[in-house]
Amino acid sequence: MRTIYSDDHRLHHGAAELYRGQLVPCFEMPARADQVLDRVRACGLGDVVAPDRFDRAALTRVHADDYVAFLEAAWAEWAALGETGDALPYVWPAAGLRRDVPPAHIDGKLGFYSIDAAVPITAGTWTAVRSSADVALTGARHLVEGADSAFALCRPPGHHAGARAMGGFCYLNNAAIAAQYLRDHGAARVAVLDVDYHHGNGTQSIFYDRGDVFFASLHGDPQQEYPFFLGHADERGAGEGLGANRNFPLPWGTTGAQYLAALDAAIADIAAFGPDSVVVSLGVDTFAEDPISHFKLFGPDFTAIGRRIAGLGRPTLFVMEGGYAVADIGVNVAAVLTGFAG
Ligand code: SP5
Ligand code: ZN
Repeated sequence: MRTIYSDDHRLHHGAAELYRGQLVPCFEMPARADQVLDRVRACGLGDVVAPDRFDRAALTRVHADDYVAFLEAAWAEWAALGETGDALPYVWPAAGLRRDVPPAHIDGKLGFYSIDAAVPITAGTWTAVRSSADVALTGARHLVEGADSAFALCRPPGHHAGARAMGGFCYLNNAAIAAQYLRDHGAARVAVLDVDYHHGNGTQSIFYDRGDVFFASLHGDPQQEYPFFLGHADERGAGEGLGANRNFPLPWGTTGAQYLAALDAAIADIAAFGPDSVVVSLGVDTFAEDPISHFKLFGPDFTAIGRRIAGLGRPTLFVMEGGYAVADIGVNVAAVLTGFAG
């Protein structure tokens, strides 16, 4: 299996995120991707290649044009205020406030186009974000050209980003952009399987009313876990997408055996949908020692996840999402990929 990777991810290194009333160092850091790359090389998975450059139009297939324009210009607008530290949002158009008038000031835009404050924008963020999407698109292109699998080593991650909102360390939704690319290049039906610890709210919302892209997610129950406001079991899709969305909220303390039982159900749903290709939002923050998560998965469980996904027998693109136990992230990702490759 080929891995697609760009050093540009290092240009995005936020200083701090708001966590329980304090600014704490960002959990999402460059060392994560470095660890994964090291393990991919060490385990002999396959070649590591640089991404191709794709047109902006590939991004606006799933993201609103005004949102992409906001991301492109945000740092320059922030720096024009004389600021040198990271841009962070601090006010949001929640219930009772207007969502129909995008603000002109960068402070307003940051809140208008975000769901939370875990999305620092630095001088290098847009370059890193754009390259991360190129990494995913290049992986999708490999599938279109006939590869049976590819690993897009994306950073920053993407699955919390919606059509018009960043959040949860995510800016562009790499998995959704790749799924749409596959749809636009020959795949009539695509399934996205999200095994990150957190619900893939952005991906779900992007495809919620569509019947051509199936979304299944296993995650911490939103009753007790971020992102709190999406990811319940009764969200089954809308309109033409009714039946093409499936959530498996799981409680804190979920073990490997419990997780794999839910994964079997998700995979059965995907098999019944009959996708031409599969995109996996691959987070390993389900690991027992992850510092921000509460599942109890260990190494062999990650191998089993990969093996079960291989059982679908479809061309599969793995897209890197979360995982914050930095010393173990590479081993756990490599376990999924080698489990898949058999
Ligand atoms: C891509 C991805 O995995 N994004 C995750 C964003 C999670 N942001 C919220 C973090 C909340 C941390 N709660 C921690 C409890 C630990 N003691
Ligand atoms: Zn996550």
